[in-house]
Amino acid sequence: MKKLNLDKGGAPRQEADAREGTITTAQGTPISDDQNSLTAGPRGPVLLEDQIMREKIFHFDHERIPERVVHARGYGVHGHFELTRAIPEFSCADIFQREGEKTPVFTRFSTVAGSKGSPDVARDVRGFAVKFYTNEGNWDLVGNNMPVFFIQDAMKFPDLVHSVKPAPDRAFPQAQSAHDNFWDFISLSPEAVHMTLWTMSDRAIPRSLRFMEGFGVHTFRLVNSEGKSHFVKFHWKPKQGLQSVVWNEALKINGADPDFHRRDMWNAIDAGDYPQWDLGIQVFDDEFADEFEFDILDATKLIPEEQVPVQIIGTMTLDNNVDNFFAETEQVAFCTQNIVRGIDFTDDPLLQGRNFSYLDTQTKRLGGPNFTHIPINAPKCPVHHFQQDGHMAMRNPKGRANYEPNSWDEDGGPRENPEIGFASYSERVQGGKQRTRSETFADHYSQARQFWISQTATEQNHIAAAYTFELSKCQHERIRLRMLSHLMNVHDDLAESVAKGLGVSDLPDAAKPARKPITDLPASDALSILKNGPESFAGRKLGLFITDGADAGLVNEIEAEFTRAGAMVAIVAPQIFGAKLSDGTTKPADEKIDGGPSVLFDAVALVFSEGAGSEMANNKPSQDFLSDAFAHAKFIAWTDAAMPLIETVGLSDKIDDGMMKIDGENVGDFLRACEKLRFWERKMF
Ligand code: HDE
Repeated sequence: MKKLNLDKGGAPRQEADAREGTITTAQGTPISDDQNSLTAGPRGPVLLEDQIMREKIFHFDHERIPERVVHARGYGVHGHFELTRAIPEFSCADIFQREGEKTPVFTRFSTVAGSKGSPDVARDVRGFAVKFYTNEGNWDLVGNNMPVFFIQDAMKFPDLVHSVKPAPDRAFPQAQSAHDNFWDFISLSPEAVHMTLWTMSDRAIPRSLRFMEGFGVHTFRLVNSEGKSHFVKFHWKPKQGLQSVVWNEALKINGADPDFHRRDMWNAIDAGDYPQWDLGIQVFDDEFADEFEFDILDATKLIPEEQVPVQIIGTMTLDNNVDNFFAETEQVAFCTQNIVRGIDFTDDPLLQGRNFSYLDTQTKRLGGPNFTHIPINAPKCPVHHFQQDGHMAMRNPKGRANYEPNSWDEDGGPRENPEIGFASYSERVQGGKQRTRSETFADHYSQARQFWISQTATEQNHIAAAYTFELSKCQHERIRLRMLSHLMNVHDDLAESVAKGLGVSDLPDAAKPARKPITDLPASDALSILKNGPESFAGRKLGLFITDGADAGLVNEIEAEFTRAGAMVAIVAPQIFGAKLSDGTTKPADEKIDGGPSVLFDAVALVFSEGAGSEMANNKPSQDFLSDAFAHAKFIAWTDAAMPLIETVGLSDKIDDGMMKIDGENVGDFLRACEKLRFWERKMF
């Protein structure tokens, strides 16, 4: 019998040997039959003795770990960060010193409220957490896709989260904020009003994880080698541009493809279309902090880019899907406390609370203090310390020294190094112990108003419609009215539009502000999505709906032109086998029409053959395909043969500039039109 090849620690090496490919138990014993339990006779009872069946079921029973209490549904990908501008003047962090140097990263995007299995396009904040494996230790920038937060003090976080999660008695609703508990809490916490402008905006329903910004939210510090500190806010700017879907579309996407965002990310990376974000910093000093209208320690406020420009210092490229979702995406443990020399915290009370929470939650979630030994969490730089033992200890030091100071000389293990060691910024602090909220945090409406006036009319309509939708799901009138009383402090147009949508004819009195809002803050274009679109169709997806006999030249030209522009083309057809085109070739379909509704695409083209239009006109999924594309302000190309379908869904007298009749001559024009992404002039939502 072949001798087992053992490591010093006793574990069998995973080397190719005679057993390669043979299924074994967790103990390494080859298994001869993995289909049948050990029974007494062919129809007799299963024997307790069956160690193979027992081990298999036992392990299965323990497969789940607790899901994250928030941000349970997430999707992680690998990549790298490349520094394009060294900033030693601001920070001595190793990662910021050498232009062109690449640092590996792991980035996990998430929704906040829903469980692990909830749909991707819920109206929600998106987590945007990046783990940088730097030469001087892991730096976790655990941000969101919105630059502000609901609350100012970590003390309120459990209440916020309880209010948005399913109610404890009925266990619904799942993954949504459209319910009484949430709006009850929010309307009693005016500090949250600004953030709700963001969550009611289309930022909360991104088209793709690739098309959204990221923000570190809190003010952090950058500290240079002379110990000088600057304040900093971190930004991620997608090179792909910003894009969201509309709410009616989101509702339908969640039915058609609950995995819409993760599938999109996986497919883009799989196809080599790697998403990229620039890392930007807003750097400012104490003087600016003192002059700024708001407190820089207040996480419900942002600093407009017009006041402190965002300086780009590097680019993150995500280019590698995980090998194993559980090992990487589930087990990754982000901790805001993970910072490196040259970066430091501020006294933002939300950040300070987070620094406790993340370490605590990872210990619970991953079962002990050794989660840093799991490969996805392990630093890629050397690690030396005297921490030892505990559940699942994988990296066990050798030798006798497990304490310091010791006098074991070269066998004595690692030592402190003041030259390169982390040192906290020596901020001067004083004050009596107290539980209080600084008055400088008290203006809850001014930036909400600034956000509102910075939006295009289309975006304002979407925000007002979202408040109306959500508050219409509140069964208690007093909650709806209380929320309206806050919106009146934001902007009359917003309050009136929501009141109208709710059917409230007498507006309530405005809520009494804790501090008089500033009403003349200027608009900030950076806050709008539509003002920051990509003006390109690259990375977007065309749904090309074809039937048997469709013009092969046209179908192939559309596909080629869009692909050349960096877009994806999905072929939709009545049968998954595909369509036989006019030249006799078969174009295989990516989706059968029933499973490929237009909500999954950014623009659509209907290339039918003579007669097919009438057939499609009688088919409900085809009707929905077109009428939804129209309602969601998408660009639509069509051939003459599609007219019966256009007539059936009542659009023949509504044909507008966003609906282009297509032939071999104008495919390029259609592509250029699609670069605007949506034909908002249609004003459907
Ligand atoms: Fe989190 N948050 N959070 N959070 N958060 C968690 O940690 C918490 C806050 C954010 O992809 C938890 O690993 C407190 C702000 C992201 O794995 C937990 C407070 C921002 C992720 C936790 C906040 C975030 C989390 C749950 C108020 C944006 C997902 C599971 C003081 C700047 C990370 C976990 C991932 C996850 C606590 C507020 C972002 C419980 C106490 C503000 C992106 O530790």
